Amino acid sequence: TNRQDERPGKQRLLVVANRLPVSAVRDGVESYHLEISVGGLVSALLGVKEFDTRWIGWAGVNVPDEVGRRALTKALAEMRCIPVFLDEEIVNQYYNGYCNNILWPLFHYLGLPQEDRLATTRTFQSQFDAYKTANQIFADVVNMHYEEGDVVWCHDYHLMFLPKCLKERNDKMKVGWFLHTPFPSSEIHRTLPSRTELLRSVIEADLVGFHTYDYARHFVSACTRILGLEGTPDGVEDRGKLTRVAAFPIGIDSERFIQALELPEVQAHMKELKERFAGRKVMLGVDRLDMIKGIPQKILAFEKFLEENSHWRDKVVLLQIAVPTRKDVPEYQRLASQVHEIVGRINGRFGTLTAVPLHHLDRSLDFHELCALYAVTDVALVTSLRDGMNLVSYEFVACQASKKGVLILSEFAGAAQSLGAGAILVNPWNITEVAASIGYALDMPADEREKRHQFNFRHVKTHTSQEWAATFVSELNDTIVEAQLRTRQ
Ligand code: ADQ
Repeated sequence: TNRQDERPGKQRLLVVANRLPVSAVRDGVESYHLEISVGGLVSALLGVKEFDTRWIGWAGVNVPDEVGRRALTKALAEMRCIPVFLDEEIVNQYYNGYCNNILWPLFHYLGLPQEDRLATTRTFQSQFDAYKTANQIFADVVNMHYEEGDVVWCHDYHLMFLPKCLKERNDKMKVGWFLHTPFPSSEIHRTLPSRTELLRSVIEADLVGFHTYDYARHFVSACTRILGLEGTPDGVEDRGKLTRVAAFPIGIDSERFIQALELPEVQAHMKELKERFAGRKVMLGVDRLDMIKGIPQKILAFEKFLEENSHWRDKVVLLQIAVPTRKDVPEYQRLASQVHEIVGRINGRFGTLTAVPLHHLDRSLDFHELCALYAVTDVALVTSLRDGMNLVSYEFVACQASKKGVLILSEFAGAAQSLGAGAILVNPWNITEVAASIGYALDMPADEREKRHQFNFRHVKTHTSQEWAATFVSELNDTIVEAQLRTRQ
């Protein structure tokens, strides 16, 4: 097989995620143009050198014809990616419907659809059916490429039904599942109509991982309360079979950020920004435009701060970068116009003819621009209402070696458990508290900033994405697959 040809001696790791780490754009009947998306997960897995890694996922495009599918499969193979093809109707029901309209808000404590989202409650069953169908399609592709001895690592809330589908096809397969969002309190999970089926499937995995100990505990409680199973210090037990459940906090590829700051183009961006905002303190927010990120709450707190601290009005600027996502969902459109309205009001109230206190950009920044922004920032504001981890807070800390700026961080982001000692923790719903924290951060003496920064910088430098992936995979490898035990006995 090509296994021996390509990476002799290395164990194969099949990473299964909804999206592949590349985006495909069709530029001819038989040709595709591929763009790599360098995200946390990609760099994390690039760092796991002891495995021969393949990716399995949806390429993000609808390819109805066989010729196109063959061409895309071939193009992706060079990047060790294997596509899963989903037709438009499935994508709509599974991805836009069940994943983004039901599971995403529920896992972030925003509840199940209400009012105009109520229409989706009626189509709930058909969306869940599409979710299961999509997961079966993923399982078929995994099964087709699986070789004995491979380790299979499934990612996120899109693929909760996958562990069961995989074990049904091959009970000797070693399967891990990791959730990138929070896992909510069992009382929240209980409201989900498909609560039992999803939990039953996830516990088919050999190892189940979360960002924090709290999420792991919520998951174990859900299994004990909803499924009536036994929780143990190691995980969940079902008739003598143990599913290991543990916390594996993700990190970033910190060296990539630290080294980028030395590049001439990043230095040039920094110089430009420093000149542009000379004489003012720079505050920064970087988020995907999503309900969970608490953007309206953040800028309302900034407004309150300006209201109460007139001496700061022309001495501080907040740069809020918010890339729009899920643009065709009405709730996201409403959020965008709500944010624009508040931004307009604040700039109208506190701006002058030559300067405004709040710059709001709804676009993505390239890596170099982003690093430069992080580096010139005095105070970063991460006020998620809920967030699995939040990597922006890590990226900011990584870029602050010389400035030693302050991180204001929501206590409801997973990162609060790792960067809590260095950051100023806030309840993002409490606008008075956030406004006061902004004042505290802007006035913070250098020695306190230094101390807080050092604490967080050490953490970000040592708890990298590479280490995260390596730890998960090695623990998965150490789990014992029941079926293999049975055959050995
Ligand atoms: P996200 O919700 O996407 O991830 P986050 O962890 O902050 O949240 O990662 C966002 C990434 O996108 C960062 O790497 C950031 O640099 C980048 N980004 C955001 N806005 C950008 C912009 N305008 N321009 C360029 N880049 C931008 C989900 C969970 C998180 C969890 C991660 C990883 O919701 O809680 O931390 O997965 O598990």
